[in-house]
Amino acid sequence: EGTGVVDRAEAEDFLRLFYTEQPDQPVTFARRLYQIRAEVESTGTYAHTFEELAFGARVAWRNSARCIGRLYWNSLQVRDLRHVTAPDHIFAELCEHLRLAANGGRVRPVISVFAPDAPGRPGPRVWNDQLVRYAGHRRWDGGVDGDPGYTAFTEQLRRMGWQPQGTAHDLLPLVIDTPDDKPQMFDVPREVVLEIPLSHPDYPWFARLGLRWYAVPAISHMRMRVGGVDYGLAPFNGWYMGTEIGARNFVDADRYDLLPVVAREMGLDTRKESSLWKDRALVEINVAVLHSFEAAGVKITDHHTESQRFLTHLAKEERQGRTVPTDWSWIVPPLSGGVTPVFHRYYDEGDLRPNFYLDPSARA
Ligand code: HEM
Ligand code: NRG
Repeated sequence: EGTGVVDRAEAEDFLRLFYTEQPDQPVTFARRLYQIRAEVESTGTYAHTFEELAFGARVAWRNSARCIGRLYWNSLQVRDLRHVTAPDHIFAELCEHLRLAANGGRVRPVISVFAPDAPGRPGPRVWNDQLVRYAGHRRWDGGVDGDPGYTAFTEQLRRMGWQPQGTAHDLLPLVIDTPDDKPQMFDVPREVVLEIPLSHPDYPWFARLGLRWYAVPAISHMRMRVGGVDYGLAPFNGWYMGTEIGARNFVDADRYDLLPVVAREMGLDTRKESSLWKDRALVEINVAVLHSFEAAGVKITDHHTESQRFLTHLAKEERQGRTVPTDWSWIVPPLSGGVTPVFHRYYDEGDLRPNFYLDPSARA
């Protein structure tokens, strides 16, 4: 792995899966198998047809054991951008991805697939873990303006010459790394980033915290592996589940760490754990997240609805005779876990391909 040379058995397993699930193809299985073998023999790799690529990307999502949102795996919109190789063109297509995905608030699941690794020629990469992230600027008093989870990455980009505005919501530039050029930085234009100001339906002070978040979580540092081929740049998105923002991004001690702030505003007794001030503040932050997205007309889901949907997905897949690899520790939401049905059962484990993988070289 990592050489760009395709493993023949993996290519053949994928092709068999494709023809099993989508038998109506213009070319017979035997003929396509022969083509792929010949191409791998002479070049070390092979090019997927668009149909194979689209199927591969959808099944990579279907096989993502950490994803609770898999019910709609078959409706993923797949953009074939394998011919786009210049950094500025890649950047333009990443912006277009954000625009298409946000869709004015009616967020759509999209994946943009750029050139795969080939023998002796790696494909393009992006250093950022998501297409949209807020910078974190360390202040002299030890505090942070922006996202405290991104101070190290922000400082790295500054050393590379990035000049941020210094606000609490600076968008991190995209660093695009191609085999022909040095890594290049591009500023993401504000108009392709849909953002939501945070407010609470009952607490007017909540809006004064000046919080916001973005609509589209677009993961850009995972490698997509399809039929033995590695696509190092294949950013994908769905929509948010509220707890990702309200129970982790705003709450983790190494992120926005808002529990003490919100508890104080709520007038809770923060001196003793048994007042459950953390739990009460946590719920209200999550109420604010769901309320704000809904008020702004931006697609979001709550953890109760999404847990039920996931069990619907499991049942549907089992009827099709497929197993659903699932990681309990990622699927159970970080708020009210035991109140959701996904908590109360065990799941298939193990790894199916196609799939998405995190590279050890990921930077952010
Ligand atoms: C992880 C929800 C769409 C692939 C997750 C997580 C959630 C989630 C809650 C856990 C994230 C965390 O704890 O940080 C959803 C929802 C979607 C959606 C509500 C709405 C359609 C997608 C799509 C793909 C995808 C379109 C790929 C095509 C993944 C993968 C992970 C993941 C690979 C694991 C990420 C990691 O290891 O860091 N998803 N997802 N999801 N999702 Fe989804
Ligand atoms: N927790 C991360 C996002 C991880 C992926 N979540 C999704 N994916 N919903 C965060 O930014 O909070 N997706 O493709 O929709």
